[in-house]
Amino acid sequence: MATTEELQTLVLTTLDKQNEIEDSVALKKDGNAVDQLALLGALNSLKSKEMVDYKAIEREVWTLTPEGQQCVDQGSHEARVFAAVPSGPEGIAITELQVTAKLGDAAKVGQGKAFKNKWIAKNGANLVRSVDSIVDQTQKELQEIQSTSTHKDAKVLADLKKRKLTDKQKFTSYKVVKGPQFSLEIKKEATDITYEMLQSGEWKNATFKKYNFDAAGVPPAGGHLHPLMKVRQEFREIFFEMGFQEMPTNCFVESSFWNFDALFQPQQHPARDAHDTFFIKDPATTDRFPRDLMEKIKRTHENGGDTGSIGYNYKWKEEDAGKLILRTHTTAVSSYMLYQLAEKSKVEGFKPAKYFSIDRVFRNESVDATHLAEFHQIEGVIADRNLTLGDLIGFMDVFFKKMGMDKIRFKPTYNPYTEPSMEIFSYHEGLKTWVEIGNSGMFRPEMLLPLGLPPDVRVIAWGLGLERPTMVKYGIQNIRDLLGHKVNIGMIKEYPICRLDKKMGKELVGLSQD
Ligand code: FB9
Repeated sequence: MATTEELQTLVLTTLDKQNEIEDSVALKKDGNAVDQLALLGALNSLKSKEMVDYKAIEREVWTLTPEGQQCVDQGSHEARVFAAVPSGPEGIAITELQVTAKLGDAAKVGQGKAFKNKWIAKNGANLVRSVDSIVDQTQKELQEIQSTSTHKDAKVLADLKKRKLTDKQKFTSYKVVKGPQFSLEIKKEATDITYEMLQSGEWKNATFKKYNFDAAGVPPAGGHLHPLMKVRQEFREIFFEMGFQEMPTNCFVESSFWNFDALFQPQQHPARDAHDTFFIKDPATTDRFPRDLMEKIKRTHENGGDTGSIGYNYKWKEEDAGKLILRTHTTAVSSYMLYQLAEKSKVEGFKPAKYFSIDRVFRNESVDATHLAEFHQIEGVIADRNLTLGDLIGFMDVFFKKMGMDKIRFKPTYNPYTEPSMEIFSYHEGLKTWVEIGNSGMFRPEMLLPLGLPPDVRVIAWGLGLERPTMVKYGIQNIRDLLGHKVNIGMIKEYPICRLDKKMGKELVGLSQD
């Protein structure tokens, strides 16, 4: 069979000669018809380079079954029975005809048809010829189907299909035209950018194969989800069953604007310097944030703007807001989602919203056995009119109970963007003490009002880490046994996915106190 490259060349040279291929069924390679399935592979490759375009031509064709092919090669069953009956009055004993190896199954099938055609007749226990010669009509009909993929007489087709000598099949061929990048030369496309290409500068002139986002992809033949991803899925199911919508947190690089300024976190806050935050070198800045929102946030930071606050009384700088960083919390996305909610409220009226996210965040902090420079933050946000701290406390009770922690309490704390704020603690059965499991609060008006939310809309939010519950679940003491290049995947016992509400709190036994 012709290779893909040979078929590509055949298509291109044919197009070059005749400008288009009306129907690829006519294509021949070394005198043989081209296999349309193999041709499709060649066409897809050329189409991905925009060298050709094609349209499928679907039709139904009649093909011979193996038995039908045998009738073409050796004659129909009935013709073979006639040939097996000797001419003359003796003929052949019926029993002998049935057993002759030459005929095989044809004997039974062919005998009936030969009688029906009045080619043979019975003479006592023998079969004798009734005519001197025959015309093998069945063979002729099959030969016509073989060469034309059909037959002019529908009844013939039906009869031969009934005798299982022919069958109807879908057949696809293609009408092919030149594409915008048509050429007789097939450019080699790179599929990856390599170190060598970057070093040599070859990448500047290379053409890259387009991603086929429609490719179904091959399902993984095996493997396991990483433990973090299993626990993440369990949290996702808790949020979904509580009516939360997942936030789009797939961009790790964030502007300081959404990560800090939109949260009313002042530009001189220590969390915003390089000791705590990873800054992006190239590109280092962006100005892609809404200008009117920026003006409101600028005024709110400097003097409280229209929020009733006195602000921070400093000169707010756009260039600080434009600095690109690795987001330090997923609350950067929460602020953006609340801005979208406010914008939508202006058109459709405010509707309460519940958002969540579970994704990676990055902190330029010292690392130790339980802390890395990144972790997965779990965050929940609820926006509704006139929410109170009591709503937050009540919701935390329900949420953490679903994780198997039914004894929680709260301790006032400070966050730059929430007031009041509370640390969340769960009672540790093993240590007989309370351990911190998360943080929460009500977003400040200095954050919500510039975003444009109606003044009676309050937003409660909370967060926790994904690593801690996962380490608890799998009995892991050092976070490097869970994340990073030293992980020994075989070490982590394979746990079936189970719901957090299977009293996971009981597994807090292994939890360190911090
Ligand atoms: O996850 C944490 N602790 C934890 C959670 C669950 C658990 O086991 C459960 C049985 C299932 C055990 C422990 N913490 C938060 C508390 C500490 O572990 C802390 O040392 C580490 N924290 C991370 C941040 O560290 C810099 C955990 C992470 C964290 C902290 C705060 C938030 C999110 C993650 C937040 C928030 C927030 C607040 C207000 C509004 C919006 C978001």
